[in-house]
Order: sequence, then C-alpha cells, then structure tokens
Amino acid sequence: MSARKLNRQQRWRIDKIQEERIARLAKREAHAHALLTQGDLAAERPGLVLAHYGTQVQVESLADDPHGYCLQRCHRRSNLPALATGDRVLWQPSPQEDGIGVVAALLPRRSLLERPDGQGHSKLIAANIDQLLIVIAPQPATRDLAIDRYLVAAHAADLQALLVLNKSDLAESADHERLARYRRLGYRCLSLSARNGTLDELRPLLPGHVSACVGLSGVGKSSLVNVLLPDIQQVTRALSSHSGLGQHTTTTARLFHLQGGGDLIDSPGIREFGLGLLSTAEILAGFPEIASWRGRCRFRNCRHDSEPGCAFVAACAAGELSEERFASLRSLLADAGTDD
Ligand SMILES: Nc1nc2c(ncn2[C@@H]2O[C@H](COP(=O)(O)OP(=O)(O)OP(=O)(O)O)[C@@H](O)[C@H]2O)c(=O)[nH]1
Ligand SMILES: [Mg+2]
Ligand SMILES: [Zn+2]
Repeated sequence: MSARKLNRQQRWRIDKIQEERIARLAKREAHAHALLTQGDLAAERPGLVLAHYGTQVQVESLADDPHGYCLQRCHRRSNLPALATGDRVLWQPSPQEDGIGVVAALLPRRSLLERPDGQGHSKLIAANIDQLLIVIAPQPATRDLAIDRYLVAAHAADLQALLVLNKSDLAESADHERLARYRRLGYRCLSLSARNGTLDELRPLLPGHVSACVGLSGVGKSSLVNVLLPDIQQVTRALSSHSGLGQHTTTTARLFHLQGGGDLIDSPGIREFGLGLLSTAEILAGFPEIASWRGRCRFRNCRHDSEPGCAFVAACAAGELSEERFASLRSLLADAGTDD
C-alpha cells in the first residue's frame, strides 16, 4: 500500500464521499428491514436460487409459476440458514418493480456441496445437484488426493461423479495414464478441450441432471460452460505467468439452464475441498477397490500404516490398491471425523 499526504480539499472530498456511502448503505438496510418486518409483500412463490451475492440471492420463478416468469434479487430472512446456488426456496417479490424481494423459506435439499472456509466454518458451494463434474487439467495440475476427495464426497452425497480432463490439447502421456487409472476403478472419465470445442462426449451426459463443475482455479470450468452455453460469456482468465496457477476468476457459483435440458453450475475454483463431516466408514466406502479387504486387518484399531497384518497393505501388494490411492486413503482417514 502506498501512503501520501492529502491536502485539506482532498481530505474534505474523501470525507464527503464516505458520508454519502454510509448514508446510502443505511438507506438500503432500512428498506430491507421494512420489507422484512412490514409484511408488505406479495404471496409466497416457489423459486430457484441462481446465484448469491453476499447477503442477497438471485431467484428465478419456477416454470410452473402461475404468475409467469420472473427473476429477482432477494434478501434472506435472518432466521433462515445460509442459502446456496441451486437451492429451492419460497420467496416474495417486492411490491415495487425492480425492488428487492425476500426469501421466506428454504425448501428441503436433496444434496449440499460445501467446503471449509479456513476458519473452521463451512462455505456452501451448491445445493440439489446430482452430478459432479470434477474438472482437472494438465495445467494447473490437481493432486491425486484432491481428486480422491471429490470422488469420496460425491459417493457419500450420492452424486454421480464424472472425472473431466480439460485442456486435452495440452495433455501428455502422464495425464492420459492417470485418467486410465481412474477409468479402471470404474469411474466415468472424459478427455475434453474447451479450446478446441470438443465436448461431444460430455453433452449427452448433462440432460436430466443438475451438474456442478468443480476443481482448481484455472482448469477451465468457465471455459467449458461457455462452450456448452454459447449465449453465456462467463469471464475466463489466463493462468498467472508468475505462479502458473489460476487467478480465481469466478467468484460466485452460478446456475445455468442448458438448451438440451438439465442445469449446469459454474463454481469458483478452490484449492482445498474438505470432507469435514465425513466418517471413516464413508471414506472407506469411497474406495470401491478395497471393498473386499475391509474389516480384514489383524488389529481392529489398525491405522493402516505399518501395522503387521494390515489388509490394505496386502491389497496394495496384490496390485488391487494403487500406491497413489492408498496414500490418499491414509491421508483422508487421518483427517476423518469419528465414526458413528
Ligand atoms: N489450452 C487450453 N486452454 C484452456 C482450455 N480451457 C480453458 N483454457 C484456458 O485456461 C484458462 C483458465 O480458464 P477458466 O475457464 O477461466 O478457468 P476456471 O476453472 O473457470 O477458473 P476459476 O474461475 O478461477 O475457478 C483460460 O486462459 C482459458 O482460456 C483448453 O481446453 N485448452
Ligand atoms: Mg471460472
Ligand atoms: Zn489396516
């Protein structure tokens, strides 16, 4: 940050701008409060949260709404839990045109994708999805552990998982080999290039689903969305020339309707995708290749590390569990919550 000395007139101008900002904020808050307390609102309508912006969300009326189509920004009643893109809600439009409506109730969720925010809380990514597009790329590279985390989370939440290698135009043999490894485990894997527009393998897998693109910043999630939805132009940005990493271009998850049916959510890139609440049993269940080895360790409290008689070490020796997956499994178990 740079420091400079201000003259009196500059100081006065800055103070005045500040005062005006504060007054505008107070007015907005008073308006929101009046809406929430006076009940001066139309009847409740079911709607879908397309995106959220701090304290407000963008809500779209549902197709069968007798009042017709409507898109509106809404406040959330303070007694409601945090809302996520993809949530279904009951909302009330503002009595004035272009005004701000109110979300009055959250309808039950069938799934919720969240991540730890680094301060011990969880941040919601998307709700009501049934398919997870785990996007990876040759650059920036995603660690196996991160992929396995997503796969385990998808399994625990009963989501269909697709492992999508984007930027296949830059892929090397190691990238293809990795994809082949996951394919052998039974996961659905696609090799695509948003740059070349070759998404034919993906298109038929989207109708009838609410899918979310997740993965590191810079792997090309928004680029994929832009190819699938030519009318939409989500902002995309080159990797940092300094670090080779993505630049956190997308800042809020957003839901789009696909022309051929189905919905697609573009989400901000994240470095860490936590499994805060998953139990040991859920983690083990996310490794299908060890299903027949579970419960066969010599010691009941085996840490699957270097104990004699560990069934997973045996699975590894038998070639049924790869070194990479075993490393992920150990790491995820070390962070697991306690079992029920
Ligand atoms: N070579 C190549 N580059 C691609 C491809 N897809 C995307 N890119 C580039 O990768 C960079 C990052 O793409 P984005 O779509 O912004 O990535 P993102 O995953 O949405 O990133 P965040 O919004 O930060 O999470 C851009 O410069 C894209 O042009 C591809 O298939 N091949
Ligand atoms: Mg993006
Ligand atoms: Zn063991």
